[in-house]
Amino acid sequence: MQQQYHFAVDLGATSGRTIIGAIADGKLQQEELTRFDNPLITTGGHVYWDIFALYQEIIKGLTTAAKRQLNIVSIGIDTWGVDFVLVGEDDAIMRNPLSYRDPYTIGRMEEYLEQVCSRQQVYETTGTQFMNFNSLFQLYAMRQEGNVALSHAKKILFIPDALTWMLTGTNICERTIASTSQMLNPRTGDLDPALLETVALQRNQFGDIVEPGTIVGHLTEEVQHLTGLGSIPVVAVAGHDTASAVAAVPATDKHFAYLSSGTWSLMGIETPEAIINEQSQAYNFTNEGGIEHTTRFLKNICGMWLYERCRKEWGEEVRQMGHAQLQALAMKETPFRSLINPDDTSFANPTSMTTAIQDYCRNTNQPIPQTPAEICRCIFDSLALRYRQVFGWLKDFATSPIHVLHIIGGGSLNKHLNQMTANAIGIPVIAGPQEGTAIGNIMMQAQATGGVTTIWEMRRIIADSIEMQRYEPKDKDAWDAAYSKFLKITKQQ
Ligand code: LFR
Repeated sequence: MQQQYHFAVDLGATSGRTIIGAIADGKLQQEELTRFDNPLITTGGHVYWDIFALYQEIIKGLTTAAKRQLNIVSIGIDTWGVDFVLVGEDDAIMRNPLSYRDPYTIGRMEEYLEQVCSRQQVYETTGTQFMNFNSLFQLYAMRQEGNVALSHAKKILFIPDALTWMLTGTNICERTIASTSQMLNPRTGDLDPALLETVALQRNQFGDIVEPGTIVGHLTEEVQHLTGLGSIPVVAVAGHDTASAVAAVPATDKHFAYLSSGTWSLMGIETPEAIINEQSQAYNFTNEGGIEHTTRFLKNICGMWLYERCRKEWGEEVRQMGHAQLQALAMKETPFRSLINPDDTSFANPTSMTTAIQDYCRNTNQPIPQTPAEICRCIFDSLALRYRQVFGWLKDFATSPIHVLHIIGGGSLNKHLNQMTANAIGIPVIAGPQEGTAIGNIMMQAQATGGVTTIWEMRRIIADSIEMQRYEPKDKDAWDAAYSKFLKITKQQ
């Protein structure tokens, strides 16, 4: 029989890829077909994504698969969270979607929580961590600005759902992506009509909630014609990239925590139910939807964003060095010399990240890191210590002991940071797969088309198919002392 392939579209907030994956003899094989940029577009005082360019890249990837005569049996799309597309009465997209990095929401969340609905009530309803760019606050900010597209929107589609709609004509609201919006009530499993009303929206402007692993439609004739493919099913996978990544954690039992490490570092546990209480609100943990009705109880930590942004500023010479070399240079610097809180608001989207880090160090009376290696060391030390802090809170919520931290995603390639993380949190770290989101996407397609059954079968196949590295904790005393210093410094801010 001809090998069956699943076609995964994996869109991150800086770049995207199309990948094909197949399961044969209990192992997963995958191959990247195309890779492309997903740049932020700044114009007219706003920051947008180009949804048409992303669609076009999907068409290109599908065309490549058709030309190679690959037997594609399903297609699935995962993307970053919170952002959405507005569709008008005439079924056409109205403007490109705004990006969550657009500063238009700054201050709006506080205004909403003061004037429209209390923090307590919003958290009680959604269990979602407060971040000013969550869809709810974006919609509020758009209303306050008098956004004309919003006032004419017939439909609102989160990014993976919008692309699925462009491929199939079917309009859905997949549960994991909806859970990033701060409008989904995890208890009812639906968008909350009262919260929608606060931003003058009706429930019927969104599609019906669909569980990950559902076949939602087939390629339209238009797309078949454009790509040369036939009427292939499109699956609603775990549309939120982090949900796809967590589905791909190669754990063998439930005693694990995860760190999905990319531009963001998402640290959490998988729980059977949402955890919504005073403490989870105080620490600003979120309850996002996972596959098989699990909850991803996690917290966003500013991840490789700091490093990626600095690296861009350092220009050609440093970039040519490659990640491994730059990271090795950083390890030669004095440890814990200058520490920052990676989640300080000054690092959200500064004009210059290196200057923002130096300013932070200056304001907290620390030595000011100058060279790329010194700045990298400061970032990695601080990230590992922030992981320790969040891990400490997380442990208190877990109902069973956590034996291991799985690091997945591109950030898991940073072996120094993996070791430092194990040292900081005091339990073993297992790193890999690097391609967590794409693998989770492929696995959900395999489930929808009958190739695998449960989440644990998926995880066993993944564990059997990839290489993983294990890091044991070391240097306890030095890390305990560094953590005290970190707490002192970050409290000053
Ligand atoms: C990671 C991610 C995070 C979400 C952030 C913004 O790519 O999806 O989970 O909080 O991007 O959407």
